[in-house]
Amino acid sequence: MKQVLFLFLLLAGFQGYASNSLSFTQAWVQEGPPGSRVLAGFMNITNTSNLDIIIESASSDNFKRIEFHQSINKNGMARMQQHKQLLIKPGATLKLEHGSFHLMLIKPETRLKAGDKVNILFRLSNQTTQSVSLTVKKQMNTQQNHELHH
Ligand SMILES: [Cu+2]
Repeated sequence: MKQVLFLFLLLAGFQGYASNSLSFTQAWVQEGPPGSRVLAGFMNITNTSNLDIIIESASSDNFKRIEFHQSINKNGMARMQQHKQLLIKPGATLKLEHGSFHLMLIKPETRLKAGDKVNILFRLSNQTTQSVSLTVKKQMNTQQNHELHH
């Protein structure tokens, strides 16, 4: 009986720990021109746990599908590479930013304008989920806009 209780406490402790293992800052979505079929989402994701965390998928009521992309420069050509998942090492921060990793937000359900907020739900490899709120903002400049072209 003692063993069962111990196991229960262990599981309870683990659950509490794992449910708050990622922290998010500077989460925003770039406002697109009217009729945009894809938007880009950016944020810093910090792993505050002492275990590897893998984000296996992302979803949102505001978009049909969300993919993990990385902008890369291949032979002078800007390209997007898709990643099946994102790995974040203990204590590390993954920066989703212009010219690098980003969330590709595919087929917005409604036109999103600066000031709007969207929620994204991440599914993690430890069977937990975490949601993050992103604020829609205006585009930065034309050069960065160019980098986002598919
Ligand atoms: Cu992309």
